[in-house]
Amino acid sequence: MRFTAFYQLCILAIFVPCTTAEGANLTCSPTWWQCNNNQCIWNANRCNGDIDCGDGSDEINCEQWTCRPDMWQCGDNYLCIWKYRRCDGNNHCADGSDEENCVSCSYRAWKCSNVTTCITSSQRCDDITDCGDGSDEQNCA
Ligand SMILES: [Ca+2]
Ligand SMILES: [Ca+2]
Ligand SMILES: [Ca+2]
Repeated sequence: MRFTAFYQLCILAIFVPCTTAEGANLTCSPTWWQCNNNQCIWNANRCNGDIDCGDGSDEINCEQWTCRPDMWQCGDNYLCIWKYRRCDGNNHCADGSDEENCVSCSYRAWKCSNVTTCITSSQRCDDITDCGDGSDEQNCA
């Protein structure tokens, strides 16, 4: 029961600032940021690397991120996503760029970490860089 009450409190805390202002010209209260779709999000969630606006506008026109090596940078919004989320069939970038230029390699081929190139298994660990990102020469025994 206590959990339910807490849950309702959270719902109120999240939605009250969004629903008190009505109409086309609604503005978010000072600690909130207004998405392009008029949704209000916490200021802290603007440019934090996660999509909080339904339209992803909170991660557009952000100062450019330098993504960590294990992350991949979306095309137009500078968002960093985990590399394994690239070409996994679900959009994680606001512009969907993580699902573009994906290749499916035949069962005998090896997919480079940049997921845009397939190489033959004999090209793996042959001391010649065949993947643009050099991943075919990494983690070689
Ligand atoms: Ca965000
Ligand atoms: Ca994805
Ligand atoms: Ca190679």
